[in-house]
This record gives sequence, C-alpha cells and structure tokens, in this order.
Amino acid sequence: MSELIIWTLDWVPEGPRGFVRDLRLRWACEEAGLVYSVRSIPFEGRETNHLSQQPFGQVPFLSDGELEIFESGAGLLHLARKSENLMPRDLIAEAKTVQWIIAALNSIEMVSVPWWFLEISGAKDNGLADWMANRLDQLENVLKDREWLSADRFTAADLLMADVLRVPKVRAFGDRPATEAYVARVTDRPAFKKAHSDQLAYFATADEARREQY
Ligand SMILES: N[C@@H](CCC(=O)N[C@@H](CS)C(=O)NCC(=O)O)C(=O)O
Repeated sequence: MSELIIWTLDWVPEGPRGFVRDLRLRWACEEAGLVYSVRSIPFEGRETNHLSQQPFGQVPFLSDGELEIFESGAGLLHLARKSENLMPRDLIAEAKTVQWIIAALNSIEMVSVPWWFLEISGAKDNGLADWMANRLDQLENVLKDREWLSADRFTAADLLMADVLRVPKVRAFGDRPATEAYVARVTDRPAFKKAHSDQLAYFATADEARREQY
C-alpha cells in the first residue's frame, strides 16, 4: 500500500480556516477510511515554492506513492476510485457521480467563486448576482426532489457540492430551503466534522509555531 499524503499550506490567516480545499481530500479519506497524513508547504512564498507540484501555486495536492496529483477535484476522483463509500461501482451510478462532481466544479463553483470574490472586494453592484441566483435556483430545483445527487446515497459528488455551497455568503444568498437542508445534511456527517476540526487544529498548531518563530 502506498502512502497517501495531503499537502496544504503550513499556515493561513483566520478567514479561510475551515475552508481551505485540503478539507475536500481529508473529508474523502475519512469517509473512505483511508489512512493518510497531512504535510505542508510554506505559506510565505507559496506563489512559486511548489510550482512543480501545483503549477498555479495553490493547494491542495495529493501524493499517493509515486503519483502526485493537483486540483482538489482530481484528487477527489483519485480517492473515489479507491472506495465504494465515495463512488458506487455500478457503471451508471459511477457516471452520474462523476457528472455531478464536474457540475459542482464547472457549473456551480465556476460562478460562486468569482461572485464571492466580487462580494468580498466590496463591489457596489455585483455583476454576477443574476447568474449566481439563476444557478442556485436551478440547483434548488434539483435538490427539492432528492436527498443525494447520485445513486440515491451519499457519494463524492455530495461531498464536493456541499463543500462548494457551504461558504457562508453563498449559503446566505437567497432563501433556498432544499439547498439549505442538503448542505446541513451533508455537513452533518461525522467524516466532515472530523476533517473540519482537524483542519482548524492544524492551523491553530501552526499559530503556535509562528509565535515562536517571530
Ligand atoms: N481549482 C483549485 C483551486 C485551489 C485553490 O483555490 N486553493 C486555494 C486554497 S483553498 C489556495 O491555494 N490559495 C492560495 C493562493 O491562491 O495563493 C482546486 O480545486 O484545487
């Protein structure tokens, strides 16, 4: 068995804690019962200090023995291949899980991240608001008729979609009861809670190391 390592930053400011995307991979490993460790690259110099592992200077990336893989979605798919807990082996259910993983990234997060960025930048008139509302309404329409996105059970697609949707500003953008119930349901899973509290603890430990250093 090769060693699974999730790579993240060695420290981040308060704001992103609990939301750094290494959480997606931690959460997936917890759901799958996979043994993993977490290691980090320095926050200072992150734009260029790990370009051979992540060409955009971001985290996370994953190593699995010889294999190194960047993009949280690609890492999630890699982990999903290791465990039926994340992705059913039935061909149709698997295809539907992959479909919703791509939809979370390419139809929802593709809109939500730029919208969120304009929001926190204090833009007076967020030009992406209509697009964002439309996408969330369309998803609400899907979620009002089902508990899970694929295969009538929790899959990696729910993990990713809920992670995209649980951002507080996204969650507060309009009243969408089915989506809210979905996010609450998926993030109520013990594996999410463990991954989330582990990430918070990881950066809290980093605070102590930093205090000693500076
Ligand atoms: N598409 C990438 C996005 C990764 C991303 O946005 N990572 C953030 C942390 S959650 C990051 O590294 N930010 C630091 C920076 O961009 O300087 C993925 O899903 O892995």
